Amino acid sequence: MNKKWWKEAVVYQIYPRSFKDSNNDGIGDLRGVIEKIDYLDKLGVDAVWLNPVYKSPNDDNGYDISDYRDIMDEFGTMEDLEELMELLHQKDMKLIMDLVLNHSSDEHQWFKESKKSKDNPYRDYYIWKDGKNGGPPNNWKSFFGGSAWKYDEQTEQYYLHLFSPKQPDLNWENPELRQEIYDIINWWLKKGIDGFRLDVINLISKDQDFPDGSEDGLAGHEYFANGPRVHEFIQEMAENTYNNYDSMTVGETPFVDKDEALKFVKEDRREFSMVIPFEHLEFDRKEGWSKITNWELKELKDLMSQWQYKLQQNNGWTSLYFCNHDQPRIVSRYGDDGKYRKESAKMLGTMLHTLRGTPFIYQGEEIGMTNISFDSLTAFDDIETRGYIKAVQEKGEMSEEEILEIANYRTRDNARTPMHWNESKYAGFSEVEPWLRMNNNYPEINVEKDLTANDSVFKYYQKLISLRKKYPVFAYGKYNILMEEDKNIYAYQRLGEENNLLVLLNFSKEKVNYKLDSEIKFEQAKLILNNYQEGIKSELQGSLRPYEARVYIY
Ligand code: TEU
Ligand code: CA
Repeated sequence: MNKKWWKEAVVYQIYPRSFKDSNNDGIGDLRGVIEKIDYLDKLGVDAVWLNPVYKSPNDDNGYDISDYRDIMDEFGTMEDLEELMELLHQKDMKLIMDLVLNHSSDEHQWFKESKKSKDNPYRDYYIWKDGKNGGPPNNWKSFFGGSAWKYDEQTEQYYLHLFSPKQPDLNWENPELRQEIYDIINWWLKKGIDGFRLDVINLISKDQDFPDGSEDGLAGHEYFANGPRVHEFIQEMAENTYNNYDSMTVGETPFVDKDEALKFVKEDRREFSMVIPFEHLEFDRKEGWSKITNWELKELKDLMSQWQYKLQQNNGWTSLYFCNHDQPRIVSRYGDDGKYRKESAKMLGTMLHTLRGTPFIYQGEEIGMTNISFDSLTAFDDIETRGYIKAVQEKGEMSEEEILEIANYRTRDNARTPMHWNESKYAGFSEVEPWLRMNNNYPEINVEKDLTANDSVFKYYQKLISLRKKYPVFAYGKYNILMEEDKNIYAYQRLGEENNLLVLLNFSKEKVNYKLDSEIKFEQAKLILNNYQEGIKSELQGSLRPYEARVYIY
């Protein structure tokens, strides 16, 4: 297995709008991030991924870019960004930017031109089509609800927007557009940026026949996800840009299973360093947005194992994550945000840092932040949640209370509430009321508290990260599942050149028994991490306390 810095790294994701507000306007900003570099250094992370900070009308909080070479006013200036990059570099941390290349803002200069007339030189930078039978060109649906096509009266054609109408899809079939994109990427690489997270990058190639899709799931995805020329486009982009640097690239790839994933990350294909998978966070969404599907730990174990084996056998890599700005908080989802909040947050963190891949920590995860609960349907900020609320209201099959409950469970706002730094008003995020409501539990859950308490989630994360640095087996060891059929425990080994790890994770609220294969050389095993204070003996057979996590080295 080839060594790479990004295989050994731990990445910390910052959603700048909610991280730290330096000038007290209620919105987090780049100087706020600069203020917290020492905090990141203390945690021990190696790289920072910033959500989009480019100029944007913020229809989808920065994922609608109107100028790829400039910074959003609320966040600061290009000088602030350069300073942040230099300060991170001084502390040996990398800076990863978020690039949104599947679509731009409708306020981007290209789209303004494109809209003007059918023969405008920029027309073909976007995807314009005539309507069919008095309606849109096909039945493709937007990720945010409704048709993916918007009619434009001036030229009497529709344009494609897989997300909001203010996020028109770029036409990658056009070589001039592709060249513009490569110029942008090279411009940032020259500045010294260490890599990119590429937003929905597997949606860039659309089937040029634009056929109707099946209505099962998001209509049309079989024609726009992992489309006909996707790998050709990515390889062309890579060769013309980031493959000329020692960079890290993370492709965000919805609708990708382990086999599709391998095509993006198999090392000799030179496309991406890793992808962002989705399947491990979709179990509770199998029946759509408005119904929570029950699921079993066994499904998660099987899925993780399939990915782990597939990638390690074929020289591929992945990211490991539970939380980001699109996902509800993991303690409120796969853990317990009540009595066992700390234990379960640590247990889930253990899984992230001990599987084969690069762990990504999302701001607040390292202190075990939880979901929020809004009390009215109008309180949601997230464009996706608002889209789904509207769609289910139109269907008229659910009561307002039922909608509120599911919206609270699913909303991306759960992740976007401001970071809790201390127990002062607005949690030390800002001195004025923040752009999005704070979670009420900040006096209980905050960074200051976690920095002082010995048994905090933060201290545990710190330890996880330092162990990862100490023992190469964390990054390079081979994965091997144990006790495969167990319903409550996820157990596996990582087999390295110098030593091995044994990881035991109890996903239940109960005390449960385990029994390991006698072939494991347990007599020599040393417990290097445990989320309970009182020590335990190393035994092949024993029990795990609620949400207990143990890591042994031998
Ligand atoms: O997300 C893409 C994506 O697949 C999401 O729509 C995801 O399925 C959903 O949010 C899960 O609840 C990326 C960005 O991460 C997201 O913030 C943007 O809104 C989206 O692309 C459009 O750029
Ligand atoms: Ca601010």
